[in-house]
Amino acid sequence: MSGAQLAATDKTFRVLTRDEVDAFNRNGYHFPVRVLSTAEADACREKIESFEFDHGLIMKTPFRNKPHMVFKWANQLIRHPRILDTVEDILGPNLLVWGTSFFIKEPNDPAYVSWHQDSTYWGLSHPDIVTAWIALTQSDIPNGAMRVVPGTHLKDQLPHKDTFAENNLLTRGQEVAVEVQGDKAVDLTLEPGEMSLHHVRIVHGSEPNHANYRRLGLAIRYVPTYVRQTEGPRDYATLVRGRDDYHHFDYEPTPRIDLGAAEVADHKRITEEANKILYRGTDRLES
Ligand SMILES: O=C(O)CCC(=O)C(=O)O
Repeated sequence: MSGAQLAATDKTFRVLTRDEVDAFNRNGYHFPVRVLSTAEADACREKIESFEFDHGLIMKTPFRNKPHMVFKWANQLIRHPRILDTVEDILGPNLLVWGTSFFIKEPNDPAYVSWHQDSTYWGLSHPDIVTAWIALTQSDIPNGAMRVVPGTHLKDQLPHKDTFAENNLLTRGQEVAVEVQGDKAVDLTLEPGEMSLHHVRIVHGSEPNHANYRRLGLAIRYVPTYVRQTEGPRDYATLVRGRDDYHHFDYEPTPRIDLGAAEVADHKRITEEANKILYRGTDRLES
């Protein structure tokens, strides 16, 4: 038995089984994993709704992205031991959070997500990146649950075209420019407090919300510390587990209070830098 095989045999798993990790590597996704109780998920949702009562829909504010920099509850969520234990089973023990984004669809909302690979514009050096998509309401077929095309993460980077379509929730409204076998897609339906995991290269998207209830999810992007940004001088991330022997990213400050002046200023500075990477080659600085 080779050293690598021996290491794989000896590996202990924290949440997933060996078969589930093998299936993730083969299929590019895994779901569902319960990470919060329904009451805990409701408490997060209520925090968002309380913000929205004063400021309007969070999806229309800059805090749609990197909310973990301005809300203490979101910063605690990205460090949740159950999420980290699960992600560690796939990516190993040294983990950064590179980004967080809300994906929220209002009742009867035309908003959708076109077929895409996350890796397209992120500029990150390795495709060893996993998104934990945390459902804070139920996410089902009527309200437009996320859909993935199994095994497509094994393809290389596919060509995409930017559409900037009005109801597309992606930065550039980007979509895969080759045929997608949508009939093979799997619906990642989730209950509040459950999460799905998907690989950065898997082709995925979602339909509009045809239901009369909201769909509220938070996507957390986990990267191992050896990954680096290839498209900018520096990029920012938060170390959430293990050691960082590489220091490829500047660390984001942890919020001391919700929406404090310093927290909001740091969020603005860092998301503006991130947008230079995400919108490179276009004349836009935000969607
Ligand atoms: O929430 C959705 O429908 C899509 C989310 C997505 O594209 C992502 O998390 O990468």
